[in-house]
Amino acid sequence: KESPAMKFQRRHMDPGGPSNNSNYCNQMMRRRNMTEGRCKPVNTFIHKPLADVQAICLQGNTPCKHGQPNCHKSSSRMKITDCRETNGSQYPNCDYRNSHKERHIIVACAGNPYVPVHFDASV
Ligand code: PAX
Repeated sequence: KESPAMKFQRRHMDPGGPSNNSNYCNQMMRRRNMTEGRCKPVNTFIHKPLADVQAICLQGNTPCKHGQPNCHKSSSRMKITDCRETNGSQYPNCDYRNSHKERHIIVACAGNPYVPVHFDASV
């Protein structure tokens, strides 16, 4: 079974990306199984090595959006792509807009080893 850590990697890690392609989000959201059953409305891909993202769990502790205590904010900005469903998107034809950014990211960490399991926000 897929662990919470593996699920985070499937949904949020793309260290080699983004490909210079206006279809990036449409392809990645489908390829990473976030368009099965429904279109996931918002999802962020992180373009940094896994070790750099795992290290965020040792960086500044900050409350999560919904009040849990296990969130951490990256000390540096990271290249990310936000994928947001378009107004015209209709399951099963999920359609996304790409938005490339460089921002601090906030992730929730859990487990032993203590690793990212949820993407909380970018700031
Ligand atoms: P998730 O389901 O929220 O969390 P995501 O990050 O890919 O998935 P399971 O067993 O799978 O249910 N977990 C936590 N969740 C939230 N907060 C804390 N502190 C926490 N600690 C542990 C994956 C698993 O992490 C567990 C949680 O119980 C899950 O376990 O975001 C909705 C989704 O949109 C993404 C992030 C979320 O997907 P929201 O706004 O409702 O929190 N998303 C959102 C994104 O990728 N980019 C964005 O900019 C935003 C705003």
